[in-house]
Amino acid sequence: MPHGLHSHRTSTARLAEFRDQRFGLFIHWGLYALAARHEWVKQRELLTDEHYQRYFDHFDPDLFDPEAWADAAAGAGMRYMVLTTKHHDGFCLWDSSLTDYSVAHTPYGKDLVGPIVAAFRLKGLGVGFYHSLIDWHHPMFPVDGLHPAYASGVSNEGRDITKYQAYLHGQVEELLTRYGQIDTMWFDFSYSTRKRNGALTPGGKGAADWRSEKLAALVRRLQPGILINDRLGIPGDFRTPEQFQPPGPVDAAWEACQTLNGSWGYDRDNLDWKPVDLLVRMLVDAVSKDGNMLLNVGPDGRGVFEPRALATLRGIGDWMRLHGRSIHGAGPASFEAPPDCRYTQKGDRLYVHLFAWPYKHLHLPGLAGRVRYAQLLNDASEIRTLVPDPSVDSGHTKLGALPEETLTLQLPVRRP
Ligand code: FUL
Repeated sequence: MPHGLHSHRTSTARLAEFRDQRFGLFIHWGLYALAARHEWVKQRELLTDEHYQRYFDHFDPDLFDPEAWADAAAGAGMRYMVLTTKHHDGFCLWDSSLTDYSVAHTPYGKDLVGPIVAAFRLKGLGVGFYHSLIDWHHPMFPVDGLHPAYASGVSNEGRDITKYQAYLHGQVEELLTRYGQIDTMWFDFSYSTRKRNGALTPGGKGAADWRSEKLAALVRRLQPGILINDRLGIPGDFRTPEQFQPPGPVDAAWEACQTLNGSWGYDRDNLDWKPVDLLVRMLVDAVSKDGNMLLNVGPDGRGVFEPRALATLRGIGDWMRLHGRSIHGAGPASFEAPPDCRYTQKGDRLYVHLFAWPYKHLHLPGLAGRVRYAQLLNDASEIRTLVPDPSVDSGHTKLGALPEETLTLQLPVRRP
């Protein structure tokens, strides 16, 4: 949608949409894709600007095909995406008027954000921008304990954070005025002092450093109804647990961001890939606690989702095609699920997700008398329900030992 045609949705409506979407794609893409060993490579290996420049000089993703990315996301049952417009290294994926440190000045030479946004919108997916508050390239960004230049003792003399603030706000304004309606602004991140080699390093950055109140007001003025995450050092519209699943209910909207293999940026030699069934359980677990899952792919230096990532997305898609209705538009149930089980609910439908397959019977406390009909979701086959009868001993289980309100499902012996 061109700028100026924004629908004037409210943040309440947008939040409801966010909760219905449930599953999104995170895309971490930048110069670090060429190093191919984690998006923090510059800081982890204390690479100098001169060294890091080689990735800029060779950034030329000749196989970039955003429609293929959007197809992969839609095929996995994802309903939105969040793209790194700039990560901590400061490299910009769009042709910013405020810096030459962007894709427009690499051999590739043109904007990437526009085509990506267009491809995802065409598939009907929502669009969000990740934007790093941290910037290891900007000359005015203070060198603190997290900065790659910290170890080499670079001084902060002449670094004026107010100049960086103007740059940060200016870039956000570019992003939110050039690409039509944006659904989410995902800032990253505020921090206190950090440990390195066991010692506390100076630094820490938060709301005062980003001028967060002003920045959030700018974002909301430019994009009414947009959601802002919780990493500006002020409360946001949703929480962002990173690489963990909250153990219980959360008293706010939330989205767990998760990797396929522990790295956000393309990481060639990583063998630590999560299997499809684990990722599906993580998604189910999130929805059962009223959360979303934002699952990341790091495209490689030629602009491609590597085969392992595509295979994983296809595997999730196979599950989602049969079970998506227990995810999209679904949320927590008002009953407590038995162990190794998660409930999701949509309207009067309760979805029972079994993380371990029982042999023959499944006992659902509190549900007796409330269920009219039960079926497997994958093939619509009937599941028989048993009314507890204290006098009946059904083989392995003494039903008489169960609480009175328990509903018992008789399951197929083999997992479908
Ligand atoms: C973190 C960043 O430092 C990681 O590189 C990644 O972007 C993750 C989603 O957020 O805080």
